[in-house]
Amino acid sequence: MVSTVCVVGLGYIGLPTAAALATNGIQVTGVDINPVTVDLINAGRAPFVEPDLAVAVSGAVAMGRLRATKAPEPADAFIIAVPTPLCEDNTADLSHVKSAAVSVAEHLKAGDLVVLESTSPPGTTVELSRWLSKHRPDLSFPHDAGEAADVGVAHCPERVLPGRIMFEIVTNDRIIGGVSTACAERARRLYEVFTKGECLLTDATTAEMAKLSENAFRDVNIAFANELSMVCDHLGIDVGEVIALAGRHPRVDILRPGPGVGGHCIAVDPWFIVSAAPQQARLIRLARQVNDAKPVHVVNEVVQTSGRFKEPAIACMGLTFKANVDDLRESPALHIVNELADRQAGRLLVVEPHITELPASLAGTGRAELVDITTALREADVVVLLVDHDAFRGVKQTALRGKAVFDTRGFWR
Ligand code: SAJ
Repeated sequence: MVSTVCVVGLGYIGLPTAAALATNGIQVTGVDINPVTVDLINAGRAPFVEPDLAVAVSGAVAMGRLRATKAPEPADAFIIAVPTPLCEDNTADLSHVKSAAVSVAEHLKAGDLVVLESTSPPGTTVELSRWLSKHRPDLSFPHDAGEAADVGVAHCPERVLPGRIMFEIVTNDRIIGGVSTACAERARRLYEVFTKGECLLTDATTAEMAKLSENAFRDVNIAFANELSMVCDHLGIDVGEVIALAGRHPRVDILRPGPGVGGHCIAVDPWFIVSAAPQQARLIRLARQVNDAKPVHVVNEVVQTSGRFKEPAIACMGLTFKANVDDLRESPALHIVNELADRQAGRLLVVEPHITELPASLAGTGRAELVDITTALREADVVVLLVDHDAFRGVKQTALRGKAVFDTRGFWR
């Protein structure tokens, strides 16, 4: 029976997981290397915006069930939820997982469980078992001791959608991949504490591949939509109408084109498959390339049209990587605005209701200003809708009249 859990990494996944466990009666220690994060959480506050997270954190801290620290402490189970970013060569940077493993290893005892939640290339969890074993030769681990190992090691990939994390963390089905069957059973007992979805047991490497396949599936499907939009632009056809009409076929459901694919998951994870099987993963690689090329296409179109105006003012609607979040990581919208600034396309009027100041890449250029919707639409010659925020839904057609409009998401169709 697990009664104490140590969650390493208090980001978009670790903190909601820590809060969900604490809310369900587990004593949770959360670990983060960022002292600001630790202090905020201990003050009962969430360090980033995610619906319902702040209330869960403040409740868990007030009940004395959640406490943040800078280093791991002994527990019955350890959950590693640290970043696995891309290296320059598109392979996974596992340095954070490795250092988390080292920091956890010294606290392990027989009967403990270590779960990797971070999205990782196939084979990482077995490797994690080896790393732990290297630091604790006094204990046995499942990569060589199998079912009889002292310490359990499993991969339980997160699958929650930013903006709906607190809901999906409870309701989504959960993939539980054990390095051995016994590890999977132990991890199932942990996740059943807060999961209402079904726990699906498998081996660790299949679990890693299943998680990567989910995001690669979405990336490939978005690439199809983005490629269609570029084909339709070339042919002078409205891609929104094409997709709406094709979607009336009973077995066709095309995703939405956009300015590109951003965030720290879908733009990253497919590369882990490509680097694991470069010869085989041809479509997955091409989808990445198509989606990465989309911001360039948007910039070229906007620059060309802006050139028709003497001193163009360009309203850039949205900077975040998707709607109704404050997250700018790998954002194609930000990439596009940076590029427009670099190419001196015009005076950039940036509207982003979820931030209070421009990011550093734009703030110092003197070419972009953060303004409200009314100002942007009053002064712009060219309007570029980059993010489908709810706040932009009410923009009236009359406010766009006489302007060149690029609706990259078909939001105002
Ligand atoms: N996008 C489009 N067109 C679409 C859908 C999305 O251009 O039709 C763009 C978005 O604007 C954004 C990017 O794709 O830039 C990714 O957004 P998303 O909402 O598709 O996904 P994420 O990155 O927020 O979350 C994904 C989810 N994975 C899947 O839906 C398969 C989530 O369930 C995962 O938990 C998350 O990745 C993760 O952490 O791996």
